[in-house]
Amino acid sequence: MAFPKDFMWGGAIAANQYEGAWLEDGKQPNVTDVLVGIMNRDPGIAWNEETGKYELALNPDKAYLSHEAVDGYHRYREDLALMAGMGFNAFRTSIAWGRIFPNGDEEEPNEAGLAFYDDMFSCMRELGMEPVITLSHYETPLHLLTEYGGWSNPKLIEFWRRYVTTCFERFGDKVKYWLTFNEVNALFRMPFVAGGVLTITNPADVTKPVDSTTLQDQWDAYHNFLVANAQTVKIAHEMDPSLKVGCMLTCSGVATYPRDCNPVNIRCALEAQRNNVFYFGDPFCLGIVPAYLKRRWRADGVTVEFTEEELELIRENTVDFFSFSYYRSTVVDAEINLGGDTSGLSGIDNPFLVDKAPQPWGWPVDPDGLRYTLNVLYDRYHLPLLIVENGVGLDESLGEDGTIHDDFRVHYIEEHIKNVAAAIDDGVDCRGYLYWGPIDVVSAGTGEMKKRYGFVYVDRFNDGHGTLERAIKQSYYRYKEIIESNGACLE
Ligand code: BGP
Repeated sequence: MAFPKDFMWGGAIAANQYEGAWLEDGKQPNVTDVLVGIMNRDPGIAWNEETGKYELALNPDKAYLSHEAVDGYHRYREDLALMAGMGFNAFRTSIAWGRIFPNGDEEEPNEAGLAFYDDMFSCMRELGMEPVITLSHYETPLHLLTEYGGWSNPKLIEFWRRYVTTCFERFGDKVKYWLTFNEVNALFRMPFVAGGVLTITNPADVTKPVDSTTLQDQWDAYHNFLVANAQTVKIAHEMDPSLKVGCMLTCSGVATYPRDCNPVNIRCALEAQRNNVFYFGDPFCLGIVPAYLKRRWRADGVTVEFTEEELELIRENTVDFFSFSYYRSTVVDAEINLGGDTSGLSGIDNPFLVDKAPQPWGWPVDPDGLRYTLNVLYDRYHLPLLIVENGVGLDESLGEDGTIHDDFRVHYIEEHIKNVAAAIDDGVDCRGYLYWGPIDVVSAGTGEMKKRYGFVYVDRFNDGHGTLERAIKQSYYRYKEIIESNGACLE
């Protein structure tokens, strides 16, 4: 196997799906706290006639599992020890922005939040794991949406600068790998969480969902994300050149295959890649605002203008590496209206993918697509690549023997990791593989516990009950072998 000696092996989670303690030690709600799954477009906020603003209004009939999640806030030492037991040398999680700046617009950070992450990152280091930290994993403080309209407002850049500067100052000695916005290229698919955008208008028009946003707001958010990303790189490098900043994009949209060799369908596939991945990847990695967007802006009837200073900032401050999630591929033609969810894009079924996951969520499994994705990204950007999400969610229950024989997950990681090795052999500079959800967490898309990704099981269920005890699945031992042999046991 082609894995370099210092290859990063590990796993990835996110604060909002793992920690719980949603209002503990000063934290205030963020966007995911008011949703039961991103795909349910029904945030627990309501319009207040008197103030002329949205405010928190959770639905009492719903179980917001992320509020307690799997209690990682109180159990991270025990969990990180379990991760170290598999031989992880890297671990990805996020900082919940709202623990550091609870409403997002304060002048001073919340010390309790800083102390929490200080200890968590020290713990990772003690256990031999390189922290890979996402600055915002769908975690924009809710107040920034209800008060300012979220990322469509350039004021957020200022709040973000304060937040990232605080993080780099406080944690820069322990954390070298920073990711800016998790899957920010899902902005148009999931504007409320991935974009952190809310159009503040009295929703008298009941035909509009509460979280509806105008296209102009979404493109304004795009503009502000490009500027904020470049500023993050600049701040980090000026403060300490050893800090490495990467973007984090959902790249299931790279493996978007044309249905056949009809030239129109080939072009559709190209446009799907541009419209879903490269439109963020190109500015972040190449420092350009792509020319192909002009047509899209015309079609959307929006105005997007960058100043000369902004263009220079974007040009001068490209990311150090490219990190991404990969769950699936899809197939397009000129007729299809592409849909999607947290897996990425979904179009036409691919008859060549015979390897179907035994699960109710229906995501196609395409390990070869990961090799393809790595090659396309490396050809385009020539930057070190880091896989920070790939995994399979299954409906599982603990057997009488106290474990889960998750053979499909074993097969899934083996096939994907073999394709990573093949891509490295192709010449791709891939630096690591961080499996998504090494411990069961709340699903981002559906808000369920039932959709389990872990090598470690957590006793908690969709109705909220459970002891929260941890148990080891069989895939834990296989991943450990793969890591210990640096992939060689897959030969
Ligand atoms: C990605 C998100 C993660 C994660 C994953 C799996 O889009 O970055 O937060 O949860 O998808 O999705 P789900 O939890 O919906 O199965």
